[in-house]
Order: sequence, then structure tokens, then C-alpha cells
Amino acid sequence: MARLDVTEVFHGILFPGHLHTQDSLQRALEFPFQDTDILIVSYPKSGTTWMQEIVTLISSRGDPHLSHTVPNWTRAPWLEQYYCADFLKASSSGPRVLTSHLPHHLLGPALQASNARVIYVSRNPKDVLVSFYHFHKMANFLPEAGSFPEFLDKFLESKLHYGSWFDHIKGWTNQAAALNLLHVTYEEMSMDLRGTLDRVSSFLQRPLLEDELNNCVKHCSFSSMKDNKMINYSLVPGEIMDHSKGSFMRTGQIGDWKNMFTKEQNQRFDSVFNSKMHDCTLEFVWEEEEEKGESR
Ligand code: PPS
Repeated sequence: MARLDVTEVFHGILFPGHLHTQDSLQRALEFPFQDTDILIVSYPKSGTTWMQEIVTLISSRGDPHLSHTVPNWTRAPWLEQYYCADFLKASSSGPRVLTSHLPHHLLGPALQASNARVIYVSRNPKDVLVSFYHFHKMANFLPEAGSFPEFLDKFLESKLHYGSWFDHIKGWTNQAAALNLLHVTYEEMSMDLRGTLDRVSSFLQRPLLEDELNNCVKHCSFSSMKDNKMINYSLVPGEIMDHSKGSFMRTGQIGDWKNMFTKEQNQRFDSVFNSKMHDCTLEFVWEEEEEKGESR
């Protein structure tokens, strides 16, 4: 296993050395994608695990056996993490399901040669930031979170591990037309899980019967996933994730940022957001009550 306390810097982006090596990152950039591959891409804390569960359940037509017996990092391994090649070798037949947090400018070229299906998952960045902040407190393979104001500055200055949220979302969504890409938001999953399952199952060309869809909805609800040790990261040893300091499946809500941001922090965030996203037409859902698709 790679070391826990080390950061890998790859193309100027920081990655946890516990899971990434220069070799594993470089191998991801040269990955020979196949047309049948399904690739889930996200910036951390955007709903990655949720989409892994959705894809697993759609592929098994709502049967939870796989999701109850195989950890998510084995059934949908992160392409850039060092163990990926071994898991792929060991996996059974059927479309390969892969996950990645890499930005488009790094991974895009490898995808160009194939028609692999890409599911890009995004979440409003204030909730991403808050979720990531809490995750830093329990994840011993990430640097100390520091104070919330310090963490917020690092997010806005794109100094956190995995690089810039702004570059990530703009890079992938700007290139959507050039790829076989479906963009799904965390908020859409939260407000209309059944509709999202429908959209993803159509994209994967795996239409579901009503009963199968009902089972998918049931097994990828927050409460089911929170209790599923194959997906809630409780299997990860305490020295890697300190379970006394938090829970991976934390609140699962839209708008939790309101419990952390002061008025001034919110103004500062909005000002940086507006300047960095002025060339982006995406709309974000910032709180639960808003209508689907409505912006701030
Ligand atoms: S990671 O570390 O990048 O893989 O994290 P990621 O899976 O992208 O994001 C973790 C957040 O997703 C929430 N989550 C869910 N919310 C609602 N319903 C379901 N089923 C669900 N599954 C995961 C999880 O709770 C984290 O968000 P926060 O805000 O911290 O609760």
C-alpha cells in the first residue's frame, strides 16, 4: 500500500499519496477505454458514491446482492488509484464501471478514442465545500482541515487536494457535446431520485420494470446507504478514516452550507463564484425549497 501521509503532485494538482502514485495517475491518462465502459466522473463530495450505487443497482435491475456484498471501490474503482488495474483484472464480465475525480484536461484525451459512457455528477459548490471540510476531519489521508475560514479560502483559491472545483465543472460540462456524457446533479438525485434513475437507466440502455425501479429507489436512499457497510466506508480502518470524528454518509442534504457560512463568507464566496463562473451558463440549486433547475 502507498504511504498515508504523503501528497502526490501530478500536473500541478495534489492527490492523496495513500491512494495515488505518479504511475497510477499516469496510467489513468493512458487508459484504453472501451465503448462498453461506464465512467462516473465528479469533483469529490458531489455525489460520487450515490452514483456508484445507482449504476450498480441499475445494472443488477434493482437486486441489491452486489451492493450488499462488494465494496463500492471494488465494483467501481477509481481509475487513478493504484489498485485499479488489479480490481479490473479480477472483475467479472459485463460492462466495466469506473470512477474518476480527474479533471477533463487530464482525462479527456484518453476518452476521445472511445464512445465510453460518461456520467458527470456535480453538486452546488457551497455544499461540496462543507462536505469536503467535514470529510477532511475524518480522512487521515488528507491534510488537516484547519479552521473553516481557512478551508473556504483554500477552496476558492483552488488549493485543496483534487484541484479546482471551478476548472473541474467547466472542463467537463464544456466538453459534454464531444463526449457520450450525461450530466446529473446531486440536487436532482435528491429532489427526484426516481426521475434520475430513469434518466440514468435510459442513458445506459438498461430500461427498468416498475418493480426493479422501486427496488433501486429503496436501496439507494440515504437511509439504506448509510446502513450499508459496503458503501458507508465503515470497512475502512480507523487509521485511514477516523470514524470517531465523523461519518462518510453525513447529512445528505441540499443547503447544509447555510449552517456553516457566515453572511460575510457567503458574500465572499458569491463574489469569487461570479467572477470565475461568468462564462458558465449552468444553474445551481442552493437550497432544498427551490424549484428544480432554479438558480440563486
Ligand atoms: S467522495 O469522497 O468524493 O466519494 O464523496 P461523494 O460520494 O462524492 O460525496 C459524499 C456526499 O454525498 C452524500 N450522499 C448522499 N446524500 C443523499 N442521499 C444519498 N443516498 C447519498 N449518498 C451519499 C454524503 O452524505 C456526502 O454528503 P454530506 O453533505 O457530507 O452528507
